[in-house]
Amino acid sequence: MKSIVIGTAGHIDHGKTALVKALTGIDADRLQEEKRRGITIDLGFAHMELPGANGETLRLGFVDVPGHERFVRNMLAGVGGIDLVLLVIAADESIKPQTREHFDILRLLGVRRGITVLTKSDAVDAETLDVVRLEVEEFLRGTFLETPASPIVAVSSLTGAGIEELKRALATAAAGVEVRDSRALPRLPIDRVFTMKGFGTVVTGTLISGTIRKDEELEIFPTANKVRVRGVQVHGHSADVAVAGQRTALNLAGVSTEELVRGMTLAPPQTFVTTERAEVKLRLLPSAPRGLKNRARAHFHCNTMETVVEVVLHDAKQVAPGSETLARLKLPAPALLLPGDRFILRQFSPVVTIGGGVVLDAMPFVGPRKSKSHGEENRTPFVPMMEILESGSPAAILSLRTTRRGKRGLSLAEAVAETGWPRETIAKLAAALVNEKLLVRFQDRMFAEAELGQAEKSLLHTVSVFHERDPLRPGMAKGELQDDMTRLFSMAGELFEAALSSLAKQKKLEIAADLVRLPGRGAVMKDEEAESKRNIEDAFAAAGLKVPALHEVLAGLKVDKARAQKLVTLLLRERTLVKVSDELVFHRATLDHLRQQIAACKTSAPKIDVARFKELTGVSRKYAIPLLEYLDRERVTRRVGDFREIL
Ligand SMILES: Nc1nc2c(ncn2[C@@H]2O[C@H](COP(=O)(O)OP(=O)(O)OP(=O)(O)O)[C@@H](O)[C@H]2O)c(=O)[nH]1
Ligand SMILES: [Mg+2]
Repeated sequence: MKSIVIGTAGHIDHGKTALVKALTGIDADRLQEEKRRGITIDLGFAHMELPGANGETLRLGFVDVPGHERFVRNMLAGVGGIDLVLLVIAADESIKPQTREHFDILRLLGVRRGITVLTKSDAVDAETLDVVRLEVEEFLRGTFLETPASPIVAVSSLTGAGIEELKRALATAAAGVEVRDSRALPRLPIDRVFTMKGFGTVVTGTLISGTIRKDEELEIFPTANKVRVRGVQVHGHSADVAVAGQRTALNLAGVSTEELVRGMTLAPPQTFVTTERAEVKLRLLPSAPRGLKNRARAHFHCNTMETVVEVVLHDAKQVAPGSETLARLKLPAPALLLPGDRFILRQFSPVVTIGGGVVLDAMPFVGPRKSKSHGEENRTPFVPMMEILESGSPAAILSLRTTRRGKRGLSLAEAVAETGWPRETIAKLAAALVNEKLLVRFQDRMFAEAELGQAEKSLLHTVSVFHERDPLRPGMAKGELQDDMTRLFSMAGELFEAALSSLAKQKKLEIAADLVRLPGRGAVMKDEEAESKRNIEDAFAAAGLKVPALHEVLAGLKVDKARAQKLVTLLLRERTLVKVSDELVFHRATLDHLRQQIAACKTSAPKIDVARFKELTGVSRKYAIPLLEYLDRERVTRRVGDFREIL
């Protein structure tokens, strides 16, 4: 059984609702006000089954839209997910403004199939009908509704004339509609929210992709509420599943009607992320009253959602009517958009449809921090990048989305969120790209192939610089090395680990107990060096504040002067020893004790002078002055005239 959704379109009073009723027996005008005023205000729904061309049953869901120019926004919420359109033109009025506006919208949204219906054929004579038919044929030339590929059928909903012919035309047209992928990730843009007695919260919409099952958990975008599908209805009957191309009603548990509005979307939990900006390709209608300026605001309609966006043009001051351009849309609040989503733009004021387009990238790319030597060589310039995103093969798109992330890479989950493709599809594409040596995959994260080699180089470079700076240390801590890689290159952990183990395998690096070193370098300290280092430390620890002169300590060591100097440098870098002035070096523990001593004085006397300091610590003036200056630098004290304030 094939399910498709059919939308009506056309000027007010041209007989859209009457036509839907003549076909399905259902009056889609459900509001009191609609019945009273005899016009459609909001979307209406109906359904029917029809024997298809090859004997299968077709399930047709109808979305009946209002023709009134003031309700175009409601019309826009309805046409988002349709497979096929009935363009309704009354034979007694022919083409009118909303015939044109609705038709423009259908073309901008990329609707590909439909039937043109001349309604009210009973209200005109045969000659008039022929004239209108010619006019309409002319109007449709060169479009997706061009005859004879798409038929024009004259009907009267009043007498029933032509209705059977229209049903046959519908069956034929429906046969040509491609079945939407029911294995894709589901998305249901909500077009109606209400409470049903005994059921609770119900939402309806056209399921634009995938499958929704009873008892499944879904997430509401953009609010991130989690809900459970308590029940599914398709065409007014309970069902276990709804599939793409069906008008779908869901009874939801875990959410009240106040938390839901038209324009929100239901999708699998923790799969997608909302966005406030999108790279798009947009086209202005030739009939747009004027060009669209850079940074102009416009009404934005996508699926069932509507908002106001700022249109940022790339390299242009304005788009002229009838032309096409790349742009970035800035949304006032996060929304769920995916590549391939079509949208309509309406002028901010006065509100008329001026154009539309397609989302190319709902996660505008912010590249890794600029670095002269790394990361830049893989960047595809903006325009070619957008071209690939618009019309490249899935493999080319995945490759681009991965490559542009540099050493951060792209995880499978991120790839799903960026593309809307199921994880298995991405895993398969990735495997093929890995085979072709375009990508590498480590755990669940993909990288451009070149990144591994570059990461290895960066690791080697950083470790060798480490050895030069610290020849006496046995190796660089793995964590420190990884921190450097994250800071410098936004390198993902997966790439870091892969590069590290690759280098270990090639014997270019040695890894021992969480230390990384170049082979043969950073050798463990010799015994006498270790002993000398301990001797230096001990000498200073024992001296307290009355420290010996450095050269005296060094002279008494077993190792030569150059080595001894290196050991001191090492102790200073470890902060075991602290340089207070050019001449004076203290053990850290001594200085820590001094700080406490000074801090403890504060309660008895908040101020201290040199004499008091000497008395307190027992040191001579030669030591007292540099120590007090050190304490000033460390903000333990502050000099005020001859005194020091204890902070
Ligand atoms: N004579 C005749 N009248 C029709 C026919 N179809 C519709 N009408 C009448 O035209 C009027 C408008 O019909 P609707 O079906 O409400 O028109 P609509 O296109 O749905 O109008 P909106 O939804 O407000 O845009 C009604 O009074 C209908 O009875 C037809 O085939 N023949
Ligand atoms: Mg109507």
